[in-house]
Order: sequence, then structure tokens, then C-alpha cells
Amino acid sequence: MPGNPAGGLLRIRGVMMKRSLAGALAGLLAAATALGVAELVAGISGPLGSPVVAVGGAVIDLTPVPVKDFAIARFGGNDKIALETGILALLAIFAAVIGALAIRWLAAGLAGLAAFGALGVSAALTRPMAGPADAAPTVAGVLVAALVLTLLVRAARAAAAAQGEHRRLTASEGLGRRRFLAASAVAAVAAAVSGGAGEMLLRRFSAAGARARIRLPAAAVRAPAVPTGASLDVPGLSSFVTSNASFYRVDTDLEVPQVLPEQWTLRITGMVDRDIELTLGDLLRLPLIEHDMTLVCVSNEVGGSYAGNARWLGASLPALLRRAGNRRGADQVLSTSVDGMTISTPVGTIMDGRQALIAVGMNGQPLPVEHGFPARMLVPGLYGYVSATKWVTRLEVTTFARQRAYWTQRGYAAQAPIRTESRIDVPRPLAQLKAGRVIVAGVAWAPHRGISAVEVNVDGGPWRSATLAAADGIDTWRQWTWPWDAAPGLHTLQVRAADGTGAVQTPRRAAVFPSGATGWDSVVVTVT
Ligand SMILES: Nc1nc2c(c(=O)[nH]1)N[C@H]1C(S)=C(S)[C@@H](COP(=O)(O)O)O[C@H]1N2
Ligand SMILES: [Mo]
Repeated sequence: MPGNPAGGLLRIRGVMMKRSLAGALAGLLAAATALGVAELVAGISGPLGSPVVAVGGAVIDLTPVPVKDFAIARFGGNDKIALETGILALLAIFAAVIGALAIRWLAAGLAGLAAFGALGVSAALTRPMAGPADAAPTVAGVLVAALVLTLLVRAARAAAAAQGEHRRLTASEGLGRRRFLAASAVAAVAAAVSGGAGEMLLRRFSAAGARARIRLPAAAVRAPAVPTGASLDVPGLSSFVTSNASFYRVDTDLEVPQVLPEQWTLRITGMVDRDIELTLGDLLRLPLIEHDMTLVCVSNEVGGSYAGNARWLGASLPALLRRAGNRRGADQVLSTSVDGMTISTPVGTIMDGRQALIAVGMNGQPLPVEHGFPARMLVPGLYGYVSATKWVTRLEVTTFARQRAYWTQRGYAAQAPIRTESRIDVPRPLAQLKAGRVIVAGVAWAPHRGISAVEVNVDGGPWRSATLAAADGIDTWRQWTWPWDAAPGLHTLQVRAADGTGAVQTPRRAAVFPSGATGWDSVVVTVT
């Protein structure tokens, strides 16, 4: 076709397309090697420097509250997987673009890589627990990526140059292409092997082994047995005690903090007569209190599942504050976690006689790692974001005027008692039921006020009293049931509860932000 100008043009465009594709592939492979090598180095220097984790953590902290609420509501416990997938997808797109650029202008591609490196390093270094060593994984990854990109770009250019000389598949073109493919394969294998080795090395930092070796002492103050009749056996109804495995998890951590007991201490400081510092051994030697309480997340939507009930074991938080000598005038305990999370709790609430704990046990076991091992704070009646600091390591006695915590800086309320809520667990939304006797059942909670009544209505008719299961104190939720004579048709069931003061749940719909959702839960079902 040399005589045909249009054909020549097509051919040139075809060659350029191929070059861009080869460049994109080179960019992707360079990025994959960078991540693999970074993981390997993080396996030596520690998990905080892993660039995806560091960037993800920075993204979480910089995300505006409405987007966070959306992510929690939309992706639930999978919000972190969604974030990591998003980061990797963005990285892949940029890597492909950088590669396509590099094949024309290598220096520009390398500059793009350096910009990525700078982003990764600054994210790693600004993470709350990070040290200078946490820059190493990204730096090593970017250096190797630069090498891979350079080699692949040279090989691709050699192949393209041979093809550009208008020869049929000649020896030289075949050689260039083979060199590019071989180099690509080597890069892919290097990425996989270094990444895999890094994953294995990172297991050293796991706290699971240390947790398995902990023996919890017996409680000095046992919780009374859960009354028979507090725990009903209705299929589909939330069990009275939520197992550790099914307890909801909400935190800002992409990677669960791994705290080794021998490195952990709890410091109480600030407006106190004397600072105290406790090791885990010290904490376990204190008289431990067993207490049943329901923990609820402020992000729980009406009818949502971010609530759980457990038997906790821990040291008395008010006793610890008294031992430190908390001064008059201090109205806030600002607790800090190893992950940098800060949570503010009113001193008055902690000291008013309720069982506020530094908890070490959950349902007869050491705290699970994702629920705060080795120790977390708990205050009955308060939403988790103002009370339930996991992996807690420091309590500063201070004032609301002087300091603000993570979520309160982002506009959430500083005073946040858990709102009265009730939920229909069965029947499920849009269930198809047979006419006749149907058991409607669910849970209701108003921690530290207790539940005094639950009522159900059908299709906006009169409110009917549900039967409450026995109460296990005022800090836990209560199951309820209501027998319904269901007639054929489409029906809406609604529920509302009254707390221990007699106050009935408001029908007014309020959003999660800034102090918890309100409104009545409802389900629509079909009866035939
Ligand atoms: N360190 C730390 N503690 C934390 C959080 C967090 O993000 N980091 N989230 C809080 C919130 S918002 C809630 S609702 C509870 C949830 O506790 P769980 O994950 O054990 O259910 O933990 C609280 N403690
Ligand atoms: Mo929460």
C-alpha cells in the first residue's frame, strides 16, 4: 500500500494505537510492581506504610461527612472494600495514562510516577501512628516502577521502530515484540511474588496470636443472669445477645489496628491531680465488672442494623478517673485511640452512677481485634462516637470549650444520648405471608432509660400493645412480639416504643446527622 496515502495514514494511526496500548500496559505493570514491592517493604517496616492503606486512610479523614454517611449507608460494612477498589481503579487509570505518555516522552511519564510517589509518601507520613520509616514502601515501589517503566518503554519502542520501517513481520520486529512481552511477564511475576511475600510478612504484625493467649480473670462484680424470658426464640428475631462474630463494626480504619498487649498502655492525664499509666496487666488486676449493654451507632438509620447487645467485662471508668483525681471544672474526657481517633464524652455522664467501663472482654472472650483489643471505652446510653473508643490508649480530662473530637469537629453533636428506637425484624420487608396468625417481632432500645412499651399498628389503624420480653436492666434492648390476625391484601406494619420515662418515639423523620435518626420503622407485606 505504499502508494496509497489513506492506507498509509491508517497504518500510522494503527501503529500509534499499538504504541499507546503497549504504553498503557507498561504503565499498569509498573504500577503493579510498585504496589508489590511496596507491600514487601511494608512487610518489613510495618503495615502503616502500605500506600493503598495510607492513601485510603487519608481519603477517609478528608471525606466530607455527607459522603461518609452515604458510604456507610450504601456499602455498610463493605464501605472499606468499596474504597480500596475505587483507589485501585483510579490508580490503574492513571498508570495506563502515564504509560501511554511515557512511550512518547519518557521523562514526562517518570515525572507522573514521581508525583504519585509524592502523594503516597505524604499520605503515609501524615497518618496518625506513622513514622519516617513508613515512607520507605512508597519510595521503594516508585523507584522500582521507574525502572520497570523505562525498560518496558525501551522494549516497546524497539518493537515499534522495527514495525515502522514498513517491513513485513521481520526478524527484527519479532525480536522487539518478544523482548517487550518477556519483560512484561517478568514484571508481572515480580509484582505477584513481592506482593505475596509482603502479605506473608505483614502477618507478623497481627494481634490475633496475642489475643488468643490472654486469660481474662473472673469478674469481681458478676452481672445477674439474663432473666429467662428476656431471650425469645422467634425465627428471624435478633438474638438477645449478639455474638461477637455478628456484632456490627463501625470505624474509620481501612486496616484493623493490631495492638500488641506488651506495647499497650492506658494513660489518664490532663486536668487530674496525678497522671496514671496502666499496663494491660495492671488493668486486669483491677476488680472487673461484668455488664450487659446495647451499643448503637449514630449512623444507624431507622430500621437499620448498627446496634448490638453484649455482655462486657471491664474496669470501672469512674473509679479510674477518681484515682487520677479529676478536677472540678473539667467537663469532658477526650479519649484517643492508637489509630488517632478522638472521642469526647461528658464527664457528668461518666460519673453519674452508670457502669462506664474500660472493657477488656466481650461475651466471655477477650475483645475481638476489630472491636478494640486489648481495651475499649464503653458508656451505657451514649452513641458509640461519643463513648466507645476502641483500642483506647489515652484519656485526657479537659473541657468542651478547649478541645473537640474527630466527629464533633465534623459537625456531629457533642451531647449524644442514644435515641429511642424500635425495629421490626419479622416479617421481613415485602414478605409474602399466608392469611391467619402471624407473629410480628423485633427489638426496641433506649439504653440507660429502658423500654416501657412497644406498640404496633396495621395500615395506620389503632396502636396495639406488643408483648415485651423480660427486661435485663435498662441498658439493654428488649425483644417484643405481637400476634397479628393477618387478612389478605397489601399491609403496612409500623412500630413505636416508649422509653423508661414514658416518652414515646417521635414520628418525625430526622436524618442521622447530627445526632441520630428518628422516625418509626415500618414494613410492607403481602398476605394471600
Ligand atoms: N478507635 C476507634 N474507636 C471507635 C470508632 C472509630 O472509628 N475508631 N468508631 C466509634 C463508633 S462511631 C462506633 S458506633 C463504635 C462501634 O463499635 P463496634 O465496631 O465495636 O461495634 O465504635 C466507636 N469507637
Ligand atoms: Mo458510630
